[in-house]
Amino acid sequence: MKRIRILDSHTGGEPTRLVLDGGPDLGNGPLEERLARFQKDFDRWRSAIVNEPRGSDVVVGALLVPPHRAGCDLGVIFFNNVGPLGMCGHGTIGLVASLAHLGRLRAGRVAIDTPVGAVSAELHADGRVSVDNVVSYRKAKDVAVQVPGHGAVRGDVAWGGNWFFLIEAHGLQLELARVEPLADFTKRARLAINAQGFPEVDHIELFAPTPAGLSRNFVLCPGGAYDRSPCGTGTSAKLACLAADGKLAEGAEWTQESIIGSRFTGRFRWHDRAKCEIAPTITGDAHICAEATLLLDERDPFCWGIRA
Ligand code: PYC
Repeated sequence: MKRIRILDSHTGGEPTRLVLDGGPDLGNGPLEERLARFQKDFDRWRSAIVNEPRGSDVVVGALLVPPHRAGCDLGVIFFNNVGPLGMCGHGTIGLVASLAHLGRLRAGRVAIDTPVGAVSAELHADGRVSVDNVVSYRKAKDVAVQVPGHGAVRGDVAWGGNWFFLIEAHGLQLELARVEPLADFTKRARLAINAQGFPEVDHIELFAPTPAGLSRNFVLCPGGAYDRSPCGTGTSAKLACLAADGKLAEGAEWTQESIIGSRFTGRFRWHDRAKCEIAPTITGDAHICAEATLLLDERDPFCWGIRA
């Protein structure tokens, strides 16, 4: 029987499952190499930790690993129901809140190594967490795609630690009661943008104003689930587009609401103004849900999770 000690939290409704002990040993070296090893040799561990019957399509796993980049205090590899994630904003907030819950972190800064670069997080005295995410930028503006069954839509392709296609004009209502048609539309939009020369895009992000004049989003994740949180990497990609369009000033606050009404605040400073690259900061909070040990019994036919 294998035993994996975990700590579950949620950030704005989106779960993070932090693996504390008993996970796969990925060895040493740069995190991008360890991520490749995780994918090649330990994919069944990923599935066992986040997929049913122990998890669900929504759970994001966070494997705590020793850092490689100089100056980092710890390393993390995020993963979901279908594979690894480059970075994860809600997951980083969950990670920091979880380590604080365990007494391993106090209020202040922590530098975190990830497969797509170093990020830094600040645990505030009131429990909120601010994440200084990787440099974010817009790759392509106003790309037109034909979405079967819907028609033409236009959007921007941007990097915020993961790749996003961001669509504002879609004519759909962003309401929790409508997540099925929203997921259906965004899956078709993803196929369309991938076929249009952007195969790297695995997250689709729709926007609409709330009655109070804030921005609400719906984010389709790579494995088909929608993000319950406002998506930290998606908010970073949004900030990159707003900055490039001159619609948000450096240092000004942006509130991003999720489809379930949870909120992150974001702001940016220029990393390289000439190249329109920004350094985004995302702030939110997380709550601890469970301390548990996963049991992996090889006699169980679904020991390694239910995989498509
Ligand atoms: O918060 O960056 C995020 C995220 C990515 C996928 C789910 N959440």
